[in-house]
Amino acid sequence: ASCYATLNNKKFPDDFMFGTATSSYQIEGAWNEDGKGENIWDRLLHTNPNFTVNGDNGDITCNSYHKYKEDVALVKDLNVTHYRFSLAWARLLPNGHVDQINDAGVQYYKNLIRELRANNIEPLVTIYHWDLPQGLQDEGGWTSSDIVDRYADYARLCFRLFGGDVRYWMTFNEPKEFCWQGYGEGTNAPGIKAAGTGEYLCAHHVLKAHATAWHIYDEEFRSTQNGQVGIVLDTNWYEPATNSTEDKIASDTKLQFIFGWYANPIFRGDYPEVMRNNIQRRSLAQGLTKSRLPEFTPEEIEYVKGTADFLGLNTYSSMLVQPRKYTDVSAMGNEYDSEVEEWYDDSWPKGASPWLVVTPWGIQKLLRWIKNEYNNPRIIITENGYSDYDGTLDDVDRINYILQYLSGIRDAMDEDGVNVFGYTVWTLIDNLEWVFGFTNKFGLYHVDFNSPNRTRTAKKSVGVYQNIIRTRCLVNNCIDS
Ligand code: PNW
Repeated sequence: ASCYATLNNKKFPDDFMFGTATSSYQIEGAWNEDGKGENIWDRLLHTNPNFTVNGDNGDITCNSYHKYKEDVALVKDLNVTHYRFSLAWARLLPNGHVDQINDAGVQYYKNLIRELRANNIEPLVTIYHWDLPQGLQDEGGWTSSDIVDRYADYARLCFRLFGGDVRYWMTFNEPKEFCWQGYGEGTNAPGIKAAGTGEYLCAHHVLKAHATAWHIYDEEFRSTQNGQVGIVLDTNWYEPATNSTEDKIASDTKLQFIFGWYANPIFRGDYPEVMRNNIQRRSLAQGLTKSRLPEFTPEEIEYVKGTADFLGLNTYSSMLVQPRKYTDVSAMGNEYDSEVEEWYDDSWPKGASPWLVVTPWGIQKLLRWIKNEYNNPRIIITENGYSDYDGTLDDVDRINYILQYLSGIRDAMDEDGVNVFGYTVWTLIDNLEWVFGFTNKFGLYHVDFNSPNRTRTAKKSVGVYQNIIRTRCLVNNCIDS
């Protein structure tokens, strides 16, 4: 309890948006019902059950496709003002193309949005959270340039179908994760191993697709729908291992390779210089005739620049960094190109997820870095949260995590003037945590995966979060801000 003494004691602004988040594949289930098409996660986990712990998959998971009203009631009960969820591309467009629309899928999301609105909850809609229609993967997926137009068609359809009731759109969730894990190291769907090229090609097409969707919204929908379009990027804070200049440069370089990779083209124009330089140099040293990092034309640089009305930030952990000591020039992959090595300090408390450490001191440093690097963008923390193994209802570790990270965010707003306008807990209900299946539990509500009803039960964190939102305060008595 001693940590409570250090929590920020200033009220959050009255218009600060508190929410919670989910994604389609992780909660919906009903994988082949009512005309939904197969996606890359359905295919991967059906053909390769060993991909996940215990062979878990999203066939049924929380059954939210059938239980959305109950989920919205939980969101309402939580006291939050907004709910972030994602649209399943293959539920709307079974083969990925707009020439065949699945009406039942359209109706599902209309119902969900109507239910949220009826309860005064603002929907925050992610257009793509990792579940590409398998048909589009068969056409080359995110490493084929065709995907840019397919995504643009899909995004336009989403704006047209749902945009009357949606003020906040997010084009992509964490492209760094799905490009690197999906097309680089191969540990997420579609499981392709092409480190050093695949992740860069994927990212290049994601950036063009994002920009195209933003321009479509800007030109065709903004004046009538009055919404905002952003993107959700994820990163750790990378703490220099020592005070040395080399380690500080390594920290900046790593942030550029993980976060600037996407943020720089959108908020400043083009890939970060250190990425262009390192990848070019290493590519030539590998005997290639040109860089493995694709190039934007000057027109493309201008087209992508300025295409975010806000920045969604997912952040959970910090790592230590220093320059990589043994740089084998043949080693392929984003982490080798950065020439930085990263690790977790053994003393940092851990969650169940192997990448989750409790380092609330990192979030203020990260927010400050982003503010300075990108000219003070409007930021919403679209994900932050804590995993355990047992899904205990007495989830004090989750409570402490959320309180301390919120305190760091409030410090960044207060001391550094970072423009944070909202915070979204990952996640509403325990769900399919990708390759970790049902063994890593992030939910504010427990889900009983052994009962056909998938019964939801509030954890202790629900009461704490309700109270934070009611008082706009992390301690017993806040001072006005
Ligand atoms: C995010 N990392 O993924 C995703 O957006 C969610 O779908 C997911 O359930 C949640 O965070 C918890 O994992 C991440 O290695 C996966 O740092 C890995 C990392 C970060 C985020």
